[in-house]
Amino acid sequence: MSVKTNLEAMTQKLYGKAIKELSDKDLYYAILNMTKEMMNGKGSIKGTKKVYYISAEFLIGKLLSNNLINLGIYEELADALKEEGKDLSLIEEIEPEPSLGNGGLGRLAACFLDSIASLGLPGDGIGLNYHFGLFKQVFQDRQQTAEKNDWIEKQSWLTKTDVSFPVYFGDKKVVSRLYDIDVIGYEQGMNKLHLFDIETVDESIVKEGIDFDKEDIDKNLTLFLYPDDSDEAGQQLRIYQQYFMVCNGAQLILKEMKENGYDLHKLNEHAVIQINDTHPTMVIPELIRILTEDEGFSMDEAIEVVSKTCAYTNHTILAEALEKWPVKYLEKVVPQLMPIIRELDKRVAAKYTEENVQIIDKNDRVHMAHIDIHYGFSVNGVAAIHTEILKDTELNHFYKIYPEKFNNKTNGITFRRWLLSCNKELAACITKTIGDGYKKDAAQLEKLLQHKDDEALLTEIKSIKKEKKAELAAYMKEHEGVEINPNSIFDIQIKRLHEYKRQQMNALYIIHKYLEIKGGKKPSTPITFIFGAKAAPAYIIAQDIIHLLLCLQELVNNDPDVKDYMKVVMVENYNVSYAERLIPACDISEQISLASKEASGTGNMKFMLNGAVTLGTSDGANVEIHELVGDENIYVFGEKSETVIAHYEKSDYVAKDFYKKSSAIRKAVDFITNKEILKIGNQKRLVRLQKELINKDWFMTLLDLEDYIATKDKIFADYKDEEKWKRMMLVNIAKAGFFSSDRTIAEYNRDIWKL
Ligand code: 26Q
Repeated sequence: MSVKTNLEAMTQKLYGKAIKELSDKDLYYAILNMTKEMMNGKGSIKGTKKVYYISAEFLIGKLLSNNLINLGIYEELADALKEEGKDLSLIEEIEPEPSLGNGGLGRLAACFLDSIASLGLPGDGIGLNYHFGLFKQVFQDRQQTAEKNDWIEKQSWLTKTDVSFPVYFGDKKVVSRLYDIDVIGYEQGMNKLHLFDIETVDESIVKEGIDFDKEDIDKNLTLFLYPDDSDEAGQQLRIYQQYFMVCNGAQLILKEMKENGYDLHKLNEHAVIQINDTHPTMVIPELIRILTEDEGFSMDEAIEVVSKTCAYTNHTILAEALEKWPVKYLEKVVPQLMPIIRELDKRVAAKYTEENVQIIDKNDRVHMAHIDIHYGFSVNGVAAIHTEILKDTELNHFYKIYPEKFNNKTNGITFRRWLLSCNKELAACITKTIGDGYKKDAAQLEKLLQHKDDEALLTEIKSIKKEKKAELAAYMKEHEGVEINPNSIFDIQIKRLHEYKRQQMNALYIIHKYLEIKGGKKPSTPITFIFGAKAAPAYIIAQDIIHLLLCLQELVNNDPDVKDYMKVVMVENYNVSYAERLIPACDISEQISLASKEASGTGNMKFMLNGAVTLGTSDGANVEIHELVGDENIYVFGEKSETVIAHYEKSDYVAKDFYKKSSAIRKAVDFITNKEILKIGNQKRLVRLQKELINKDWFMTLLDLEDYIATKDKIFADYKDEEKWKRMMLVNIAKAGFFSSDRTIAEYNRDIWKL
């Protein structure tokens, strides 16, 4: 049956109308239902061993386009709709975006689910069905405000199941309900994303913005993604959520094992649990608890089999992001786990005396990562340099005990979303040139290198970039109200706002350039600086940086001496859908974290795949991009990670010395509180940020600023050399194959999961 016949049948069934007669909105629901049915028809992926990817975040983004592509019916449906005068891309707009993650870690989980299914591996995601995803960012008076971000509609990708489990907390019992989202592989069968919820959640308890009563667990348990953890109630709610997730996950896994008739003593032969950062760590003591209390296991047996089943991925070396829960909180929320955690702690203490490998420290805090490392069989970092830093520095004391557990799995991205779906023009151009083998075997992108002197191809790639830039400019005009020149250089930094990612360094460059233009030194090609970033509501300096960027936007874009040479735009509510428009349109990809701090980064990979050139530090996966494309196709600057780590060890970085030494740095930093900016902005925020940069600058912005300015000037100058630029674009695309999450998942499977 053709897709069109299928859809006609669905529109008749739902509305008693033909495609032509329906609004885009009604058509969206018809297509949603048709797609769900077709996915179901594919059947589930089977095997005798299965991976459970357990994660507090799955930043899946909109699903329609991807599901249609993976079903292999996108083109056919788009054509059928066109015949009826309908535009599929407008219909796609109607889908609300599920923002069930903060950033990289959550998006990685979503890419992994796509690749697990696309490789035909049995593997499900386990997480939480947050009713409100990451807050919606709204700018008011050039500052970020947060609003609730709902996404669940009556008809959605969620399917309510009849699975339900009891979950006991210290002070109450709740009953869960499982919702599933089907995950269809590319030309493959289906896995599931299992999202647990409770029926008593009450969306009406949300007050102003994203404030709500944090004590009322029945009403708020799955209401929000990562509630504010700045106060005690917020932190405890996080523990409630984490335990709710793992307790349901453990029950689901054991239920599936039993249904398959597997002996739980051989759990590790049929299941592997990948723990995404420490957020799901309690699954370890919870499984041990269930096996000993309900399944007749001895403590030794339970610990042994659980340890052979669980594997841990670390995503950060930032101390503040490593979870350490006070025993007091755990005693209150999950008292039943504390005897198990104490037993695990006792066994560690009996074997190892060093304080820094203990599970419960002297201040009575439980180090979640330490549970994972002692009682899991694998510990992996997410990029080569990150894993080396874990082994040599951050987790060196563990590496000495368990060298065999440590391994690297450099992150990846799904090419279905980040090329085939978001840049159909480029995908078509690549297919025309090298065939479509790269869609299943990304390494084949390297075949493009054989065409590196093919002028027609190079020109086509450049003109696709131009088309995507024009599309973005039109979209931004509508959504941000800012007019940008599609022929300018698009320099883009999109990622969570964090000091270590150094958006403030980019801001200082913008000030530097602004002052140069005011002084009469005009760039030969106009430049558009684009930002997208949300800041945690409790993170004050991050809010100040957003404020500075919005003030600069106002100042620069309205200055008649400057606005034809540069523009600044910070897009509102940056999310996955916005990323899908920004990335194909990018010329320069800003990856400027302080070396050693960005575990991997994955935006860097998405940009490269879409033909942007990286301007970056030797950090995270930038290092591997550099190795792949070679010196001549990337712009690397800044101090190396060893130098940075040594500065931290010796505490010898003094921002003020850099401020005093360089007049360019001084002028840029001083300008933050210039009277022109103070006319626009909030004095308290700007002064605080300036003081922070001069007196503290924990993430060493000023250390790299001069090199950044010089390297950025060079990349802008090189942009004029069209032949050189086109070749750089091609090489970046051709070498991006390594960063397919299909490769990453194949490695997880080969080294860890062994499905
Ligand atoms: C911890 C404690 C209390 C409250 C919140 C948290 C918390 C929440 C989110 C800690 C960490 C996160 C998210 C981390 C994250 O996204 N890390 C990124 O992971 C990517 C995928 O591996 C990497 O590419 C990025 O480099 C890394 O920053």
